Amino acid sequence: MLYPIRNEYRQYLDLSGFWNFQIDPENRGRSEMWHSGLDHPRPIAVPASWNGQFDDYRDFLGPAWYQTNFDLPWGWENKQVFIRCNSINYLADIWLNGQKLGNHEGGHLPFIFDLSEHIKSRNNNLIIRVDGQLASDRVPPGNITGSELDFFPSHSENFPQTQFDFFPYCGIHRPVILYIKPKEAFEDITVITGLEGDKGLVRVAVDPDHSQFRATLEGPEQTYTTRGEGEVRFTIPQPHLWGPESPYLYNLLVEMLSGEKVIDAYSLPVGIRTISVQGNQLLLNDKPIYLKGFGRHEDFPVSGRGFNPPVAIKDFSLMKWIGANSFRTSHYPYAEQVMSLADQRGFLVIDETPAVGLFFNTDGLDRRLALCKQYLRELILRDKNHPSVIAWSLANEPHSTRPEAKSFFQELYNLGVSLDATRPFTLVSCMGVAEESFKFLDFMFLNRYFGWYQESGQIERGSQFLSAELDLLYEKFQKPLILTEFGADAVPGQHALPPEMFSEEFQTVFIEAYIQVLRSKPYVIGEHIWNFADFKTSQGITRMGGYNFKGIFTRNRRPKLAAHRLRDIWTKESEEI
Ligand code: GCB
Repeated sequence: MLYPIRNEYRQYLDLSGFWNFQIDPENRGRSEMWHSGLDHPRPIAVPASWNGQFDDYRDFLGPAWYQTNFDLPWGWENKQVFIRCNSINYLADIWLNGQKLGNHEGGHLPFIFDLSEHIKSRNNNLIIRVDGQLASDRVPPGNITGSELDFFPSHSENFPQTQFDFFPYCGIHRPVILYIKPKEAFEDITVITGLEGDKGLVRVAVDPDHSQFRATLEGPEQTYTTRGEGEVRFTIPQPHLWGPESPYLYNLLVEMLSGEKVIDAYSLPVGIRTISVQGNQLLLNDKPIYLKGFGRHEDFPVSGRGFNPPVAIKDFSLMKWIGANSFRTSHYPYAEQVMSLADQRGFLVIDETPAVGLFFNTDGLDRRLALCKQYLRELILRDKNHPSVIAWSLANEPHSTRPEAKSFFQELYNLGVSLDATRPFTLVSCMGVAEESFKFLDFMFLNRYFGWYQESGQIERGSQFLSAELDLLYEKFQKPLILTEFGADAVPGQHALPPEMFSEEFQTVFIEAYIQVLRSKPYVIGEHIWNFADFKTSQGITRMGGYNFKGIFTRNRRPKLAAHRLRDIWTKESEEI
């Protein structure tokens, strides 16, 4: 799925700004035809969650209506006009000039509608209804009754009642973009890179696959050009490989040809690299790599889950400063701009679908599987060309207590491999040896909190439990493992000697102890701390002020004590931890 760009053949208009907004708590909007106009709107910023912008709507989850007007700044003879919504949480219904365009389910992936039939040159009226209610038949789920759950019933006490630990922010979270492209144009481009000895291979496939096209790959020393139909290949002697130390990006220009005439063009960055799991190792460009980094969230005061460009830049600077080389898009796909920054700054990304808090009671299971398949397709289609993406995560902490879980993930895995055979797939587990899907998944991701939720306050005992469990897991599945979550809440400014829970000292010592265990296991290929920064979540007795304080940085991105210690460990790489 190609991101809108501007060139001689394509144009776009970002509709970000102030829109009109009206909540619809009695769900009257449809019958009262709000899709033609709103009678009592207030201004709202787009993109951003509504919950952080209005104190009176903090816990309101929808439905709510957005409205804006726009003129089309270009003619569209011989062009197609589209609207692309990059992320609307959770259900979106869209109307243009009173005509329904369609709807989309799922909060974190882009969708597109063709406007060519409905657009006018002036005063177009765009209306979007957004519903972020929590329901047991949605993914991720919420408002689950006790009887539907076999596991983690404690979540049923939180408010809002999510089946996951982050605030269920709602709204238009990423830009809405209007764009045009030629009538005959590329629908999609797929770039796959490889290595053959010391040569780099770049395969470029286009859709529609009968298109005649020219591809130009521009490198530091040389530019390569070739023509073909549907697919072309480049062989690059002594390529500049993409990796964390040197994230070199070639520029690829793809031009659609009609005879000798160019009728469409698209350019995108290309990082030449390979990734694979072999034996106990993760290999980047055929060399073992160890992941150091974080699980994160898209979360910031006021803007909520809305895309916030300065915060994105700041987060990458802090991750560089601390010596991280990777992160996971826990627990949903992040903004496409974040993925591009990861390409540019050389971060290895575990790209996760929005399937968090899955449960496997047979009621509604088919619908949950269909949604997970839709999300996986949309995610791979969106992110397949990013060199930074090194693995796909199918889910976070599914409640895999029932046998149905294994066949569910087998189906998702098979679908994933059919869409992208170049990257490993797995899920993030909290079940340990009971996670039967590890039998067929490519490697293991595990979340653990011994010394925090269990063996509370006892770091040494907790790390012994961790050590024993890791060995058991490896013994059973014989696959390499990344500890995708470990950490402890530290309330900023809380200190204790000797270290005690919720103090900055406890968090620091906890993380050191875990890293020591991880580094002693040859089959462990990465450590991801939970979490990069403190984040907003539902209210509950373990979440002071409605926050999860496991951040290494505060929610305002200031370092806690553990940040300095981690920087020592990750940048100096001393043998002694
Ligand atoms: C987990 C979840 C994560 C939570 C974290 C915690 O296992 O994957 O979403 O925030 O634990 O802090 O409890």
